Amino acid sequence: MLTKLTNYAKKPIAECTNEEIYAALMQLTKDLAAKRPVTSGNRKLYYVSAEFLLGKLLSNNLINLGIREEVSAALKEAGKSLSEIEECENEPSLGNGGLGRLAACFLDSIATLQLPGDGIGLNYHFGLFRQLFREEKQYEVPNPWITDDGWLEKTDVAFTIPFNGFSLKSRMYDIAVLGYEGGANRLHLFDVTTLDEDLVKDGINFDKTDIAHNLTLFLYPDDSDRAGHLLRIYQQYFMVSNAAQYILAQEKAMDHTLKSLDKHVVIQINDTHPSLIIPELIRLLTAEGISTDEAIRIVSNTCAYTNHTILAEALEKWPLEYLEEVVPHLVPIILELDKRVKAKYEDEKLHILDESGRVHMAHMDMHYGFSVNGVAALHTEILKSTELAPFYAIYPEKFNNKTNGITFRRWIMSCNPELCEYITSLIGDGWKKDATELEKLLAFKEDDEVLNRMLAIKENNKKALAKELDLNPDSIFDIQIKRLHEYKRQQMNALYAIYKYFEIKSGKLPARPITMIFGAKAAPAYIIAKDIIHLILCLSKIVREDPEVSPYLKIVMVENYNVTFAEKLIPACDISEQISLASKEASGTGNMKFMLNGAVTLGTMDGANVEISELVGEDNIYIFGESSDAVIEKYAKRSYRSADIYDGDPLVEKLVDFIIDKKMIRIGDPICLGRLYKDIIVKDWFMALLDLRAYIDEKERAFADYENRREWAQKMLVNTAKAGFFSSDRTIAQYNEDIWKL
Ligand code: 26Q
Repeated sequence: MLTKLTNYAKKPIAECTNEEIYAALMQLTKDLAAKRPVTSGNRKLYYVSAEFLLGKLLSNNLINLGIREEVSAALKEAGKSLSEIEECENEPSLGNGGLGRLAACFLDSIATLQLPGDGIGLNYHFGLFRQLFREEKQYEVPNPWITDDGWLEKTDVAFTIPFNGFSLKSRMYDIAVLGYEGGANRLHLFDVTTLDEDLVKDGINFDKTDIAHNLTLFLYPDDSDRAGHLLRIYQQYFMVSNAAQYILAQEKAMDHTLKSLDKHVVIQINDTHPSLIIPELIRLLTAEGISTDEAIRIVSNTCAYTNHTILAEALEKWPLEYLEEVVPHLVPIILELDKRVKAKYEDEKLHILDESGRVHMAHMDMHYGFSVNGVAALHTEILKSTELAPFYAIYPEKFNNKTNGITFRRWIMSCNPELCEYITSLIGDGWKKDATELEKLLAFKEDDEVLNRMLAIKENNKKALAKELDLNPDSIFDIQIKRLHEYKRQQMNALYAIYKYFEIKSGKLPARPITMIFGAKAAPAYIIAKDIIHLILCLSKIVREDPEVSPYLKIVMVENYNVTFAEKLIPACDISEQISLASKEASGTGNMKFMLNGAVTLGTMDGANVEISELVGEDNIYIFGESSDAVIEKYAKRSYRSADIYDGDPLVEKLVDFIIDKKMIRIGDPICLGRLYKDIIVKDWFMALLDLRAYIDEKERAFADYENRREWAQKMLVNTAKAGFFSSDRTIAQYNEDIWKL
């Protein structure tokens, strides 16, 4: 291997810079990838998604090519470290959170199972945004990731995308997707040929109306105004028109008649962001001479929809007027689809176009797709019984659950090599292909040597993180990393921090120091989310600067949390915070990554936490808070009043009041803190105060249990052992079995 690498680098490895070795490894990977036969079959999947949160690719590709160990050893021989070389790689920032990361895990598993399936999305040059903290606040700047010699390969595929009175030229770029000892697929990212990166001024601001020059600058540009909304529709249509044209071109190239599209193609619509692909395909098929009836039938048998949310505000509804402005040629088709629905069903809840002139994208997906799935058992049940109940009533056969999963290649093999090796030494390496074999670890539950080794590995991972973030490795690492959203209740965790601060101030010292770690980006226009970041950063500073408190409590909010950061945080975690308001978190996938790496969940009965708790049993998880049924009832009856809890519980009052305490105002922004304070008392739409008491109690119980190191190690072991169900290989096998039938 060393000789091979030397040939690629064209000089001795020991004399190379890390950048030169990185370039050599990338070329080697690309050459090996090119030798893999492209996965083929009679029916092909296209996974269309506005986000693919890939993370760095080198390490994963080396694993999936089966050469990482060999490469790592060869580099070591030359005095080089693979993990330092990996630092050279930019992380593509083509996603925001769970939905985008899920798409990336799915691509890995689809290729691993050797299923023919490509991803289709957009090539955002500046990705989401890079998060900066200044004066305890979030600022956004562009996050450029594309380099001349990166993973992205320019293709000669190009289309013309029609808009209202003008059209744009597109170009397809590809990233190879290698399966673990398996197949090879592609991720197709479309771009405009006219993009102008210089349009961006002053942070992430740019002329939102200059579509030809701005279309693929950012993912989710600020959508607080009309121009922002229109830009989102421009992006979505650009994505799906390219997808549809590409798919039809591929079918023609294979001499398939378009009338049998549904026999050869299945399109998975990842949330409603790609939903316009339905009218677009109908438009293109009818342009080929297929009748409207026939085109609708074909498209309905080709498209399947995944729902990732029950938050009403996240279900896209576009004013028809916006669609008329951006894609007038789709409007008659959407109206025809709606007319057919209205002819059959009087119930307005089923209509695509509502009385206020808004087009419900999810409704179009459910009427004109053949499958609707939620992403965890509880989520799918809630969809059926509440939000989508009218659709479940008419299409029960379309509804199915596909509990999310994660790729174990990235989320243990790559990020936690020591644990991975140790597991293999105990149970062999069958678990790498069949994750349920991890259950064999249960045989070691009473084995002190194994338990001690589990603790030692965790300690090593904590030490590595501690070095990077300047933490006390002997403290408990309590971690909450996910998009910033009120329903995820980072604010409730912050209120716990205030609780602990007061405890320490009053002399009640914790048995062991506590490190609370947060990582989250707030959407640029989401004011309260930014206020919550401000709260956490202010608390962090107060605690850091207080010599009475700082030896026992540390609050860290990592800047620009991303996939690369997650890969360092997760293996080092003791307690995994999954504290969403029950019923609101569709699934969560961080929860799965943490359990796999031996962290114990502290969470509500929400999303996939429910399935985690069933698998590990109540001794190996910390559950608190009101049930999803109780929460749904509170919304239905509008009976929740946060002020009642605030007024009725002096402790809650004391914690919430600290948000606007003199100490906070002195270092923070009174407008932000005052707004958040007021919001919690008068609104608290996601009920942070509802479970605060129960949360504090359960967290204290977890911290106390942590001191019994043997029992804690058993909990860690059970969590890892039971994580096999959450392999995305299982999820994808189920998608294929029930929906795709590739
Ligand atoms: C919608 C309209 C306008 C602007 C933005 C959006 C928008 C953007 C991003 C709506 C939703 C998203 C992202 C959603 C997301 O990441 N959902 C997560 O999906 C995961 C994978 O299924 C689940 O595990 C998480 O529970 C869910 O929150």
